[in-house]
Amino acid sequence: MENITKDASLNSINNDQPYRTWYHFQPPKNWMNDPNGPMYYKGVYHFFYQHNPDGATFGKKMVWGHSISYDLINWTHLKHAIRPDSIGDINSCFSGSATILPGEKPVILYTGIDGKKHQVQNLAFPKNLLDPFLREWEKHPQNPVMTPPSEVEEDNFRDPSTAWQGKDGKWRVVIGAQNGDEGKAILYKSDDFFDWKVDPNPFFATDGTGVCECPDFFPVYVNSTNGVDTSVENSSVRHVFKISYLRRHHDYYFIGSYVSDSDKEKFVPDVKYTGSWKELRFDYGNFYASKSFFDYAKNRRILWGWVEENDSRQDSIERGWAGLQTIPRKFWLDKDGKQLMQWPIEELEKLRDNQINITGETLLGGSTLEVQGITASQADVEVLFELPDLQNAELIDPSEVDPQILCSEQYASRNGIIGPFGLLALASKDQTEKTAIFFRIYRTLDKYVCLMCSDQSRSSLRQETEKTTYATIFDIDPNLKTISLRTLIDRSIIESFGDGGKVCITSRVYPSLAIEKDAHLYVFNNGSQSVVISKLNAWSMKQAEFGMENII
Ligand code: DQQ
Repeated sequence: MENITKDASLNSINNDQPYRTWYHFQPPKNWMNDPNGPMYYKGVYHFFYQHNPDGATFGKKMVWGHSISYDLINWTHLKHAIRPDSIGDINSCFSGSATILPGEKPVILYTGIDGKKHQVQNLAFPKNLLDPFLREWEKHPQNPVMTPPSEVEEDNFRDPSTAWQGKDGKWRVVIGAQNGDEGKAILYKSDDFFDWKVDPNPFFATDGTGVCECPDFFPVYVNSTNGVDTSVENSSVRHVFKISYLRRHHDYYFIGSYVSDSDKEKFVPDVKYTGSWKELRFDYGNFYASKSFFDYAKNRRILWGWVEENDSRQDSIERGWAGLQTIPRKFWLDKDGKQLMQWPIEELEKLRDNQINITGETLLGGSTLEVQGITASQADVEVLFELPDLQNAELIDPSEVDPQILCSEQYASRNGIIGPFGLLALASKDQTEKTAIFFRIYRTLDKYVCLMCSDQSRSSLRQETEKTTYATIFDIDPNLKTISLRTLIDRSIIESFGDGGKVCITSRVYPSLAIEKDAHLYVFNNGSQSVVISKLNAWSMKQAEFGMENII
C-alpha cells in the first residue's frame, strides 16, 4: 500500500471556525456541491465532488475535486481530477459517475457544458492504472460521446449514472433530462462504452416535475443488508431508482422491478410518484444530489449526499467555503421490502471518544435532563426510548396533515401526550438556542404513526439563517415498545437516524451561543405520559484527519 505524505495543517483551520465540521467531509476551501463518482479501487476509496476552484459560491467553471481515503472518514485531498479544458466541457465539468469495467478499469462519465452551453456527456480514464490514487485523468479524444437527443432540452441533459450491464451484455446508463414540464431519465446503451445509442422509450418519466437531476439506479438484496454490484439482475434483488427533482430540491427513491431484456426496457416502480409528502426520500431534511456506490471491499452499498448552507451567500464568502457531505451511509432494503434503511458507516465509530451512558431513567412529562461529560458540539448520541402504552396516543387523520406544518405547530416545547420527546442538540445553557430532534406518536383510525422532526426554528439567534422545520410521518407497529434515535452532531450539522435508520433528517444550523464549549445536549419529554431512557450512549467525537497531499 502506498504511503501518502500529507500536510495535516487543514485540521487547525477548523479551530478558528465554529461552523467548520470536525468529521464531515469538506474540501480545504471554496464551494462544494454534488458528490461525484464515488468508488473503491485497489484498497482506496475515491471521492470526487463538484467544486468551484475560484470561490465560495457556485462557479462558472466547475471542476471535479478529488480526495482519497482508506476508511471513508480520514481524507487526503489531491489535485482536481477533471477540469474544463476541452471541447466537450469548456464551460464546466458537471456531475457524473464512475464505473469499474472488467479487468478493474475505472472510467468516469460526466456532463460537460460545451462552447454553446449545451450539456453533453464525456468520458475520462485514469492515465496510470498502477497509481492506486488515480491522480491523473485523461479525456477520451472523441468526446462528447452523447449529445442531447430529440425531445430533450439542450441545457437539461445531465448527470450520467454508474453504468450497468444487461443480460445481453450491453452497457447501460441513465441520464437526467427535461422536456417542458416533463422530467425524465433517458436510457443509453453501448457495446463498447464509447459508442452510445439512445433508447426511444424514456426509462422513467414524471409530469410536472421539471428536470430530473442525478439519477441513480441499482439493485438491492431482498433478504440481506449486504450491497450488490450494479449489474446484478436476478430473483434475489429488487431495483431502486433515485432522482433529484430540481424544483423540489429533494431526493426521491422508488423501489420496483426491472428486466433488461424486456421489449420496452424500463423500470416499473411499485408506487408511482404523486408529489405528496408521503413519497419515499433518503432524507427529509437538507440533502440533495446524492449518489451511491457498491463497496466490494465490504460488500455494502454506500450513499453520499450534499448538504447545503442555510445562511446567506455573503456568509459563505466571508467564511471562504460552502457545502458539506453527509457521513457516508450504508443502506439496504428493509425486511418488509417497502423502504430502504440507512446507518452511518461503522468506520465512524473509530472517532468515538469519552463515552457516557444513562440507563433506566424516567423522563416525566415536562422534564429535561442534561447529557454531561461529552463535547456536545461534536458528538455521536444513541438513545433508546421506552414508550408508554400507545393506546393513549392522540388521534389524528394523517390524510389531513402535512408533517412539516404539524412539526412547526406542535413543536418541541408544546405539550402532547406521547411526545414530543427527544434531544435538544447544539443548545445554549439557557436554551434560547437549540435544535430539537423529536418524536411524537399519534393514533389514526386503523394504525399508529410517528411524527419525527428536526426543528431548527430556534437553532440560532442570528436572524439571517433559514430556520425550516423538517419532518415526516411514518407507520409504527401497534405493539412497539421502544423507539431509537441516533444523532450525529458536528458543529453546524445535525444528522439524525430515527427508528433504526428508517427515517433520516439532516439539519444545517448556525448557533451564535451554542458553540464549542458553550454547546449543550439535553434529552427532553414534553408529553404528559412518561417515557423511559432505556439506554443512552453518547460519545465526544475526535476530529477526522483532513490533509492535502504534499506535492513535491
Ligand atoms: N449540480 C451539478 C449538475 C447537477 C446539479 C452542477 C445538482 O450536474 O444537475 O454542479 O445539484
